[in-house]
Amino acid sequence: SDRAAVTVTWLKKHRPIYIGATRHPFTLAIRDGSVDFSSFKRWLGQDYLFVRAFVPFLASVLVKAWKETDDDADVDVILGGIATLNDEIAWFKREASKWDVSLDSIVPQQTNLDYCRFLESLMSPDVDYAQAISAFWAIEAVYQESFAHCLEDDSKTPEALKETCRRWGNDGFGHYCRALQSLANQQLQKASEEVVAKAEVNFLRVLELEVDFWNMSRGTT
Ligand code: HMH
Repeated sequence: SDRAAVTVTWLKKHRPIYIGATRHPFTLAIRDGSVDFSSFKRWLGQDYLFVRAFVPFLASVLVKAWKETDDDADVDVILGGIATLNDEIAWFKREASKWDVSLDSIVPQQTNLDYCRFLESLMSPDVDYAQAISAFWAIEAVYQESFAHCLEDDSKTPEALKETCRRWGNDGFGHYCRALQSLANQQLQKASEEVVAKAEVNFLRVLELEVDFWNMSRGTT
């Protein structure tokens, strides 16, 4: 059977769930300008903690790529992602001080802990590269699609939030996500049915966690 683009199949099959994560009420409120800045600040603080946990996850994906692939392309793309994260952490610190969010005193909410635990489960050496790279792609793709939508011509995103939207919504990040998708497809194409099935479950778990993560901005959980 033609499994040239497994991720494309998933996106079609699970379209409503994917839309739920990439057209969430929180990012739609950014896009239409109705967002409550206290929600934004809650998201900012929680996402800083998430991104800190994302660093060792990316490092683990890098190790898997280095062990399980022959050419340098995979390692190069992932290394670029790690370099971006370094920048991103510095950006979070600047952005937080701009919004009077004290990053030292943020308490991780349950959803954030659940997401970080999920990342940790993927760091295990028993999880193969195909699974890790496809989850990695999905995590980045949700942010890319969500924030790119906030930058479209007809959006009313407040000026103060545009820089945040550009961080994940810019064309360079879009290109990076397509590179990750292509690496994921390459691995999934040659993976066993069992590994592909596991990766699909992970994909759905990522979408569910992303929705829960956006939900945290409401501050009622
Ligand atoms: C929750 N998902 C979450 N935070 C992020 N910063 C990204 C994805 C993209 O890196």
